[in-house]
Amino acid sequence: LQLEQDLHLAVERGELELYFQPIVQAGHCRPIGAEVLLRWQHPQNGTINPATFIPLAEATGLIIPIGDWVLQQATSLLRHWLDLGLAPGTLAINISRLQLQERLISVIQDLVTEHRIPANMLELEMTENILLDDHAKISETLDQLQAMGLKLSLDDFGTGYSSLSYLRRFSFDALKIDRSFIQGLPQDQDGCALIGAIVVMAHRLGLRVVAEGVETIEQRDFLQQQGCDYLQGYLLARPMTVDAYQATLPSQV
Ligand code: G
Ligand code: G
Ligand code: MN
Ligand code: NA
Repeated sequence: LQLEQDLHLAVERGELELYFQPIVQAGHCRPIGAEVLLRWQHPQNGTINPATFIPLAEATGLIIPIGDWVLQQATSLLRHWLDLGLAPGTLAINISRLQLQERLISVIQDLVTEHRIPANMLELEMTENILLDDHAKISETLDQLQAMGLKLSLDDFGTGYSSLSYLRRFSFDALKIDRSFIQGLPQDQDGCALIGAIVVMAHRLGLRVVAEGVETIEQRDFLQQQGCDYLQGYLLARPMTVDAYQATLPSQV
């Protein structure tokens, strides 16, 4: 309960912070952007990870103002980096099921207009649990976001719903294979078979594939050989502060 009260104040006290984990193109490992990951610098408890406070934010509805804040920060940073002559690539932002409503469209529309950001610099990551809500509504919201130019990716792929029919119904741009499938590679034979099958299926459906949680050279090599498009994980880069991420950005050509 104390944590819940603290979370109420965290946004206005400026205790939330964005971290950035680069996502690289498989093969030449060229960065294409980053996933935005929240951290909470709690005045007493130290750094609190989103695995702890995002569920609390979702249960209390605080995820709406927190999510708005993340989007506002991300878009204003993109403008800042563009003004500095840097090429920031795409920022992939995690969106909770509760955020995926009609209001999200106007929030994002207002932010990209205000900061003059090409909408395709934003990617929204969502998990399969968005499908707990009305499919027709979700489909409409996703279509509108894509029509604005945003990219959409299905996060933690393989851990949620087992039905694949929604891959046809909803037009995602990318699948992010959950790190639990990457962990055992390349020893785990079933794991290897699953990765190969996911990549083939995704490509046939016109989706790009991102592998998460890549920690070893063996995993990287296997994933590249299987045709994964993008890689993310501690082997390539850890989540880093805004200043550290900015220092990695190349100049606009
Ligand atoms: O950074 P870490 O591995 O602790 O993240 C744990 C979980 O928190 C991940 O599933 C990630 O998707 C989620 N998460 C991180 N940042 C955000 C955010 O800004 N919004 C939402 N909704 N979830 C986030
Ligand atoms: O659910 P989501 O994919 O959004 O979660 C991303 C989380 O995964 C981040 O919190 C990040 O800290 C964590 N992460 C990123 N790379 C690695 C990795 O190589 N290994 C492990 N164990 N976790 C990672
Ligand atoms: Mn994610
Ligand atoms: Na994930």
